[in-house]
Amino acid sequence: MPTELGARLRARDPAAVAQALNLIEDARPAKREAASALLAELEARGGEALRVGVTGAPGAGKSTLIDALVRELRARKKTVGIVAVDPSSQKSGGALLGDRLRLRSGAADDGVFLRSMAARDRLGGLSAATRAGVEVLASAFDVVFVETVGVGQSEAEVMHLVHSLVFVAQPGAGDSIQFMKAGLIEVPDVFVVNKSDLGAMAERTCSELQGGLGLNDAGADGWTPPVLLASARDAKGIDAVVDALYAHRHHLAETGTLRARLDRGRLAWLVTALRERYGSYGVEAIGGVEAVEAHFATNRAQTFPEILSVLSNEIEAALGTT
Ligand SMILES: Nc1nc2c(ncn2[C@@H]2O[C@H](COP(=O)(O)OP(=O)(O)OP(=O)(O)O)[C@@H](O)[C@H]2O)c(=O)[nH]1
Ligand SMILES: [Mg+2]
Repeated sequence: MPTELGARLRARDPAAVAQALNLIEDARPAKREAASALLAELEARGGEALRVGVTGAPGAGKSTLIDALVRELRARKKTVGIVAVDPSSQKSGGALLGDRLRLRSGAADDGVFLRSMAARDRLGGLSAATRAGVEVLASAFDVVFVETVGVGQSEAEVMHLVHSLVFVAQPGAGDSIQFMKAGLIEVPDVFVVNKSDLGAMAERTCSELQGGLGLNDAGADGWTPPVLLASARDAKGIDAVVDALYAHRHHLAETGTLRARLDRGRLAWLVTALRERYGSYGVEAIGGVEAVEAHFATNRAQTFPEILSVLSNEIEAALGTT
């Protein structure tokens, strides 16, 4: 049953976006129920938004790049929601990187909405609330960006929230490339070597990326990750980044892998949510990640919160808490 809040979200009422985000972060039991109902509805309707993860080393220029991308997208009449995952903060709202971005993009524009969310779980991973936040914004905006600082684990996690992962490379920094070569972090869909205004060093980093990762060969999914030079500061090369994002989304839709990718993300979300509630021990009690995956695969018609509630009951029964 559609909720009033869900309808207002789809109508892109800015007050509804803030209200929905507050609801999903509210820990009170009565609010948890309303939040689940809302997420069930958003999940069932499945927003058409383009979801983009932006990752990279601290200071690479992720926030500045998102800011430039927002301007380009606004010029193309697209609305944009942004989730900035703040790894240093335990509570959400008003985090530094968010505020810096808001200052530049102009708070008066109803077509842009930014929310900082804490990476709340104890291991420093993306919390279920972050995932839910992306779901909310994806129901109300054309494009959703998720900014995370690249520290290995967060790349893999954000990959499961989005359609496309952008890696912002710092000219002269080779560490991440070494990690990718070693298979320690996922290979992104689009590379942006930022700060092209620095000249030769940026160009060298571009060719190192292309050569070092063998990016000239398409991967198993038939997509060749482009390596683009840009200056977020000077707004150079930004239109090409936007084009690459839409091209990647188009590729996923054409090859039918869009669905599989989001399914992987939903599975990751389920496991995260269950671990937040019951710990890894609770998830193990019903057979671990494989059991969650099996349930997910055989109950495709169930909405996400429905699956969550069925598995929660199973875990509680297994742990003898009911
Ligand atoms: N020269 C130059 N500097 C840039 C460019 N883009 C960003 N910067 C600068 O790089 C610094 C870091 O930029 P941010 O956008 O905050 O980087 P970030 O990756 O979001 O940083 P964290 O969120 O702290 O990890 C700032 O001083 C920016 O002004 C660029 O294209 N050229
Ligand atoms: Mg930033």
